[in-house]
Amino acid sequence: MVFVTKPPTENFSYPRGSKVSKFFAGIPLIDLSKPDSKQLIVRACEEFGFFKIINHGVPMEFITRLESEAIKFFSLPLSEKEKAGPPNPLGYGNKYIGKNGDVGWVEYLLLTANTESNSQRFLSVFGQNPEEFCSALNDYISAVKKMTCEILELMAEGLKIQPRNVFSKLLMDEQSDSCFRLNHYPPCPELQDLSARNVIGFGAHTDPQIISVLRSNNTSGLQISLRDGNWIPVPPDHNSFFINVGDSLQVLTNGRFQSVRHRVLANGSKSRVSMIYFGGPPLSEKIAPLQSVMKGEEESMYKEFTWFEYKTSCYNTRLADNRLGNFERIAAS
Ligand code: GA4
Repeated sequence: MVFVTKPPTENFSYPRGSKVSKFFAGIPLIDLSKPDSKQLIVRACEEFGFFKIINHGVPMEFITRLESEAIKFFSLPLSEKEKAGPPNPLGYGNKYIGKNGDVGWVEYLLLTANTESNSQRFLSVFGQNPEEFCSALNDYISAVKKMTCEILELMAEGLKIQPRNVFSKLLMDEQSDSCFRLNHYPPCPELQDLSARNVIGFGAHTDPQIISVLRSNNTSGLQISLRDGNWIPVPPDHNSFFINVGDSLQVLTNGRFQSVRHRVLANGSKSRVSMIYFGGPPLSEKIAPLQSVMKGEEESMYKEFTWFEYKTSCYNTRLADNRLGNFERIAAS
């Protein structure tokens, strides 16, 4: 069953010219403790590429501990934070996203999800004591990765494909190229002027990886795009996780699941802090539709590529670009 989430309780405004869908029933809500979750996950991935997870099993303590470490970090003077940067692509970044001219009302820390490798970066920021930050990060990433693999296994079961770890093994691989992002969207003073336009915190894009798992504090701003191009505000919920289908999962399922376009608008009065785990495959992994997903004479919609090739090509694009476009096969007529 797909539940309708409560309507947003905060005021949202939209960039000029964008429509809000009238016929949208709500963000699909998946209760991981319920036996029907696998079918609901598949339906949500087909319809939206996006859903919300409750009863996720990630200890609240890990979430609040990492959030407070993130707030501590973002509260440091700029000169201190910059010791963890510039983002190349990992590291601390401010306003500039990627290397091709995208900007947003945001500062962030981009890290590898391989938890051992991060402590070096923080030695310079937190002096000789990066342990608290790193241990909060490790506990959070390990628990979220476990939940993500459970969700990927439910997806395989819901799709009736075997083995059930076809997707999750890509994240479990020691060489998995997964990353992690802490975003801070400070309140934007310009927005207090009621006649002001909206300010983009993070521009519209899809995520290149297999799956992304987002948790934010209770500040609004995230929006997803429906298939008809309408933007839907996602009511924040600090107790839940939001799952995005990434481009690589779209390819693995030959387009049956579609990656979700999303963006974040800045808030006039409240800070938004989000943490996102991006589950990616090993760099050498071939990303192609799984034979078990294809029906009958169905042909692959994509040219063959490795995650390294796709990732390299993505990092040369701008946020809003249609990154999979270069890898689509033109169907023979
Ligand atoms: C979007 C998903 C992840 O946040 C990210 C982003 C990356 C970055 O911030 O450096 C990219 C963006 C993301 C896709 C296109 C390129 C690369 C910024 C950008 C303009 C870390 C990722 O893997 O791809």
